[in-house]
Amino acid sequence: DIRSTGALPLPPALYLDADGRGRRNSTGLDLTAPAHRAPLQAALDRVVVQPVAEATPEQVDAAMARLQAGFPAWSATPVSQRAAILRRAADALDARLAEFCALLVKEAFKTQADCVAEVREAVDFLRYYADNAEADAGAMQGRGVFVCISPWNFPLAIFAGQVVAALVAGNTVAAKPAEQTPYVALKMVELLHEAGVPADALVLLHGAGETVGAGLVAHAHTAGVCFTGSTVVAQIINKALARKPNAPIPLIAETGGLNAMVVDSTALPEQVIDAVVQSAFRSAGQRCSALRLLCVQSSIADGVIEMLKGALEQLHVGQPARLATDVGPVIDDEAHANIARHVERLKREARLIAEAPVAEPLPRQIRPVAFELKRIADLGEEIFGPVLHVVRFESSVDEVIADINALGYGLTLGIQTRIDSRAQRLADAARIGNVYVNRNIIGAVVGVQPFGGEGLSGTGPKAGGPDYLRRFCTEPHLDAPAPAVV
Ligand code: TXE
Repeated sequence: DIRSTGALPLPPALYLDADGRGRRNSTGLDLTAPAHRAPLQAALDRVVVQPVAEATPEQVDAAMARLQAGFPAWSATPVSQRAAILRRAADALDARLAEFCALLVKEAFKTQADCVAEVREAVDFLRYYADNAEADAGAMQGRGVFVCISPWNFPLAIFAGQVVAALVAGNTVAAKPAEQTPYVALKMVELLHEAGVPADALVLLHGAGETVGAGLVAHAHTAGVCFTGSTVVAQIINKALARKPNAPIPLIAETGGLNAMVVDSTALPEQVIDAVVQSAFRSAGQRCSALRLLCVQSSIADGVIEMLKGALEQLHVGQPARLATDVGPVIDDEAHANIARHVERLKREARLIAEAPVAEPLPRQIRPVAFELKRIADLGEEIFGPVLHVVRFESSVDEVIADINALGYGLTLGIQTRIDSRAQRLADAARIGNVYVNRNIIGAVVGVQPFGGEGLSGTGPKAGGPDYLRRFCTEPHLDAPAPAVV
């Protein structure tokens, strides 16, 4: 288990101040400084997201044949050389930070600060896996053609992290990005090819999950699958793999979460609110790590709820390309309709705490919103948007952790308390991959806080951690038991 406390050397937080002043992001880059802003603005003015073509079944077949043929040469390439290519790609990506940020703003509607953090995370994955592969060079024996299927919510960092992990371990890679965010993936693949990844070691295939994605999973050459997305699709892929004649084929899956933060009566309300706002509403709540359920001990609940109201009223909901914006639109019409339905239901069935105002009306916008529920059991299904559910509890904090464990997901958990021994006890009792004590739930910090869930949230091992690459390699003792997502 990875625990993070305020004492760990984690990056400074993003402060969601209303006027944009004093803003920092996780890279330490100051977006308000003219020297940093100018290249970002220039890229935003210049970059245009282009349409891409969906792969046909024949193209999928041809790509898999090519990758199978490319495997012997790539797997025989010394690990140091594969790592050197990743480092070259990392330098190139670093140098093109502004351009990739602009692509993310335009294709995924993420705010500028989120985009900068995402590009930095991708650079970190490249460098970390390069170092890691070299340190563990003896184990880096690729399995064959790895299929990497990625989501739209971190269309650069998750996409690049999966692809380069599989590559540096010695596999050739068929990469299938999400339908919503194909172009940033295309630019990343071009960059990897320019840095020296051979054309027959990495092929990008666009298209729908049910056709191109399923076709790749079912393909006879597929030697492994790395997937991030919904739990349901992970289960479909796992079943498809289990039916194949050459099973077992490893599935590395990172899926959804129903993440909670538990606040006891000793917590500091100001700190709680800062952590809650960042954890629940950044990226419009479209993070697998995002906070959905805030459990507050009843003696301080009124105060916390009052402060939450104030914080929601200060959020700037608008155009992601604008620096002042804290929350942009959600990814597509379907997501918007799902979240809107959920919010409408809660408006009938729960107590509305507050809803953020809209600074600039845009399509697919969801106003960040918080509701009070009577019981954790009223939560309903996982929702992927800026919606926070608050529950007060009279019971012991230990009982609340038991209720959270019973939800079945095990991705992230926040604990806010000033009693150190209690934080440790609760973290030990939680069946959850990533626990954050007295801070916001930030997700992955490559090399510092490896990221991955338990139960319905994924198979492990954790991305950005030291044992991740081995799952992409041929090692009999790691040819894992059936993943936990089934
Ligand atoms: O994910 P999907 P979607 C969760 C979140 C969200 C929900 C749906 O709750 O609301 O999933 O999002 C490919 N065989 N997360 O629809 O469908 C698909 O093309 C092979 C959490 O975007 O799982 C895409 O590339 N592949 C998550 C990828 O799988 C298939 C991030 C993810 O799509 C396929 C995203 C199939 N049968 C969503 N069906 C996180 N952990 O952060 C789809 N795909």
